[in-house]
Amino acid sequence: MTPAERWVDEVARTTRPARVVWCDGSLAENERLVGEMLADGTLQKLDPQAAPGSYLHRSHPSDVARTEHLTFICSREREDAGPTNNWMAPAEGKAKVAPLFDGAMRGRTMYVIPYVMGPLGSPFSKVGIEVTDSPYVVANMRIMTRMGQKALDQLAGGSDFVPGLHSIGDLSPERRYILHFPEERLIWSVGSGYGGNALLGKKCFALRIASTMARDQGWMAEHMLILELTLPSGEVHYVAAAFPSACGKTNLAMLVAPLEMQGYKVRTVGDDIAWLRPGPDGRLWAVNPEAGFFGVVPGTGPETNPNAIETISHDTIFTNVAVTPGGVPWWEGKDKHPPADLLDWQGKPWDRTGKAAHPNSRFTVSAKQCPSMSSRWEDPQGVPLSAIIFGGRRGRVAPLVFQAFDWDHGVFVAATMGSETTAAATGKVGVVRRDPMAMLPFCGYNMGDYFGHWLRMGTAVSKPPAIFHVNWFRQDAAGHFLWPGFGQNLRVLLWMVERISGKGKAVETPIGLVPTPDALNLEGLDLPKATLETLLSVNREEWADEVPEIRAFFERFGARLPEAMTRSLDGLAQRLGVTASV
Ligand code: O2Y
Ligand code: MN
Repeated sequence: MTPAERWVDEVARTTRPARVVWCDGSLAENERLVGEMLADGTLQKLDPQAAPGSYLHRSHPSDVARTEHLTFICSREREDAGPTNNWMAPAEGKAKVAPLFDGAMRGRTMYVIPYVMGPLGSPFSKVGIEVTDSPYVVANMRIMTRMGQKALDQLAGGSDFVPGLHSIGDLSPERRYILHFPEERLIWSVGSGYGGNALLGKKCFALRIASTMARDQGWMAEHMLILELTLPSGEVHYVAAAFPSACGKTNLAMLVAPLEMQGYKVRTVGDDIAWLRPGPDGRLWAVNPEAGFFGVVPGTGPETNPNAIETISHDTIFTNVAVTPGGVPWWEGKDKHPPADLLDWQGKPWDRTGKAAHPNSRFTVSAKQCPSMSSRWEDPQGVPLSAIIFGGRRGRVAPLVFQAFDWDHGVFVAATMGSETTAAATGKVGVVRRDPMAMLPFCGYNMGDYFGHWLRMGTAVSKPPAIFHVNWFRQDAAGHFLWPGFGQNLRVLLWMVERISGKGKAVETPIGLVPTPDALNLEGLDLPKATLETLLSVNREEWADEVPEIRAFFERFGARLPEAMTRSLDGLAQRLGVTASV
């Protein structure tokens, strides 16, 4: 028996399925599974004209999103999970959750999904094996990863794989746990069949477990899109960007240049996760470990993201969107005219008051269907990064864009980035939730150590990417967005590229280097001068107010906070003319 067979056998002895199926990833296998899911109502076939080859899945109404409060890092020491993660001791986690797996697959099929994260044969890539009792998970993993025989071939009978045990259990939130054992490189997930909780290759492996592997092995697992930007001269740049969940990473990765800037071309390498490692040339190289997109559907429309619309026009699994009785999928933002007789995401007649599609409804689709994929998206060596962008959703305070002074300052900027809460989320408007590197829900270890790892990685590359911060969401006093966003964000990318090549003009401010008003190419864009001034303004008082908030955030990490971070905060305070010590 191989190590994989041994582990699967052990799992089957606990979960006691009626049968065990090793998935080969073939089309025939997928067709058989889809047939079974159509028969038992797990999937509904969509209109073959409007959505050829596509299906609708409705998840349990209590199981519609990742559940951060039920997600745990089970490191031996609480300190190693850090103050931003839920923690359980490994023995406690196993004692609590093992009974939920006991006989959980009785009478059901247990699917074994071998999969590769990263391009096949790439030095970046890693093997996982997910065991699940959900055929919906199998169908999604087939799209999101390189799944089946090719993964077993890469594993070659060895033990270098991340095991992930998943059962939908009884779908009760009371018995839902997503546990990560970073020292064992093991994942246990029970009680959810949805997205990040159940497709274990994505957030659980490619971010939480991979971030601990990356720390130990000298690379980085990050919550980042990767895009390719080609200038009219033919010069090509690769840029990675980290934004908190639902801040438009997929839209930026698939950006379409505005009409007046047709000489510029953006191509997609990835939309959510990037694995980075130092290359022999002293640059940082990146791959997208995923093979598909699991994107938020609402808000995806011909104006906001035409490439995504084309991508999902066929052979797509939709989860929790609305649908006409004839099987035409619909969601808020698809167009301005919801069809008559729409059924909402729960299959009930839509009364036109609430949302028709669930706000976290998703499409699962192969990257191969995306018209904007870069020819290098599966390059086994990855792509070399010119820049890394961080960003949050700030109605005020943060300017449209600024550049960090150097790598260490960039790490500080990334570690302190945040988004303002909306009334819907908390009842309090404008409270900043710090989300370092957009990794708050995804870092598998103490974030103080994670900042240290980032700082070390800066010394592991002689030509580190330039670091920028953007804020597409700045508003005026009446709450209107000041920047048009979407395709117009290209103008900001171009300033970054100019900075990298030493040409872009900038003014030094206490927070970093901000474009001079004439440095951005605004040709063809009707942006009032006063609006541009506000977009680029750095208000000292507002930034001074950030200092004690950042200090309080840093204090949570105690002795695990690298000194360089304190120095950066002191530097900011000094430049702002306020005092700060942590
Ligand atoms: O709610 C879920 O399970 C999906 S979360 C997700 C999916 C795709 C990409 N990013 C995210 C995220 O939360 O960052
Ligand atoms: Mn994400």
